[in-house]
Amino acid sequence: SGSAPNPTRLQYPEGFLWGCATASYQIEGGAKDGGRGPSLWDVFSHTPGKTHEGDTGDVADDSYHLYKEDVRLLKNLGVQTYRMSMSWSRIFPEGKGKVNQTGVDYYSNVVDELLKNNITPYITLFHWDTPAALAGGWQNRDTSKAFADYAAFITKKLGDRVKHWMTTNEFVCFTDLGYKIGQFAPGLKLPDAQVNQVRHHGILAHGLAVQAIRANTPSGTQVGLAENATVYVPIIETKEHVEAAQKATRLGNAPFLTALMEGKYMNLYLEREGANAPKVEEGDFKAISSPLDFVGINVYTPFFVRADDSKQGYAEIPYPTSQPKMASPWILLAPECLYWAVRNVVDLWKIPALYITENGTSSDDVINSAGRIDDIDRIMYLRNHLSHLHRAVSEGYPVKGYFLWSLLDNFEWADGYSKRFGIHYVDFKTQKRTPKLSAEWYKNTIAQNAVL
Ligand code: PNW
Repeated sequence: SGSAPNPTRLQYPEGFLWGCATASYQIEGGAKDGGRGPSLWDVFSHTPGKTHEGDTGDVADDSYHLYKEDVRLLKNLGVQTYRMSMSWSRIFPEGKGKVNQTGVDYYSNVVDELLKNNITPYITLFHWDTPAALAGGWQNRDTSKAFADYAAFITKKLGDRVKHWMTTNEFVCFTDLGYKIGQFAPGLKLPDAQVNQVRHHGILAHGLAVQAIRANTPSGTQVGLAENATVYVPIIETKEHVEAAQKATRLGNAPFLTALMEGKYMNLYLEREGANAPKVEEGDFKAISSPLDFVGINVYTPFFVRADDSKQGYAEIPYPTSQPKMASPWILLAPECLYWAVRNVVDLWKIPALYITENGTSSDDVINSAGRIDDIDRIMYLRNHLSHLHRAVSEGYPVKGYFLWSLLDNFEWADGYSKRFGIHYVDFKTQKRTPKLSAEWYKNTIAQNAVL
C-alpha cells in the first residue's frame, strides 16, 4: 500500500491527518445574505485606502453558496480533514443576543456535507471577523465574554457532529495588527498600555471559550486553538543555540502562547512593559491556562537566533537581503522552521498533541496556454517544509496532522485578491475553480502518505 515502510522515502505514519485550511471572511462572501451582521472586516475593507484596490470580502469565493463544490474539491484531494472557521456575526448578527437561525443552518449544512464525504471538520470559532456591533471591539473586556457565550451556543448546537474545535486564530493578527500597527481591522494605532489590554482580552476570550466549550459538549470533544507562534531557528544546531531558540520562543510569544502554557505573564515581559503591562483580574489566568487537548500552530516563516550573554540570552540574526522570498515579501523561505516550530514548543511545554493548522505560500500564479497553473515554486515550498516536518515526526514529536493554507485562492486581508495562496485557482469573475499543479502534487502526497 501507499503506507508500506520504505526507508528510501519520507514516509509519514499511518493515521497522520492531511487537510486544507480556510477562513470564513476570506472565502464565504454572502456578506449580507441570510441575515449575517457586519464584522469589523466588512467595515475596514469598505473604508477607502485600507485594502489593496479597495477589495472586500463581499463576494470572495462565494463559498456561502458554493460550499458543496468546495467539499468536492476536498474530496478529490483525498484529505481526511478540513479546517474552516465560522463567521460569528452570521450566527449572532450583533455579536450577542438574538440568534440568526439561517446562519446556524448554513454551518450545520456544511458540516453535514463534510461528514457525508468522510471529511472530519476542525472548526475555528474566530478567525478575525469580530462582529461590528460589539462596542469597543477587543478594547472592551465584554467582547471576551460575548465570545465565550457564542462559543457555548454553537458548540452545543454542533457538538453532536463536530469533535474538534479551535477557539481563536493568531492572536497577534487581530490584536497587534488591528490595534497597534493598524494594518488589519479595525485599523487603530493605540498606545502600548491599551494594546497590551487588547492582547489580554484576546487570550481571555480563548480561555473563557475553552471553559464554555467543555461545559457544553460531550466528553471526548477536542479543544485547542490555532496560534502563529513566532518560530525561532537556532543558527547552528548546538546546545547553546538550541537553548537560545527556546528562550526566544518563550519571550517572543510572551503575551500569547507562553501566557497560555505557563498560566501567567513571564517576568521579563512584565518588566519590559512596566506601567503598560495588562491589567489582570482575579480568575483570568485560571481560564487562560485551561488545559488543551491540542495546540495548532500556523507556520510560514521564522527568525534565526544565536546565543549571547544579554539578559534575554539570545540575539536575532537579521536576514541577508539575498534570503529567498515567496510572492508575499514577508514569507522568507526557510523550511527548517516547520521542524523547529514543533520542537521548540513541545520541548518547552510538553504539549500532548500538535497540528500544523496552517502552512503554505502565495505564488504569482498564471494560467498558461495549456490552461494549467504550474506553481512549481509553491510545490518547492511545501515539499521542503514537509520534509522538515517529517524529521519532527520521526523523532517522536506528537504531530497529528497538517493543514495546507489554502484550499482556494481567497481574500488575503489587506492584500485583497492580489495574493493567491490556494492550491485551486479561483477566477474571481466567474468563481471557476481550477486545480493548480500543487493540488495534483498534494493529492499524490496524501495518497502515498509520503513526501515525494
Ligand atoms: C495567516 N504577516 O495570517 C492567516 O491565518 C490567514 O488568514 C492568512 O491568509 C495566511 O496567514 C496567509 O497570510 C497572517 O504579515 C497574515 O506576518 C499576515 C502575516 C502573518 C500571518
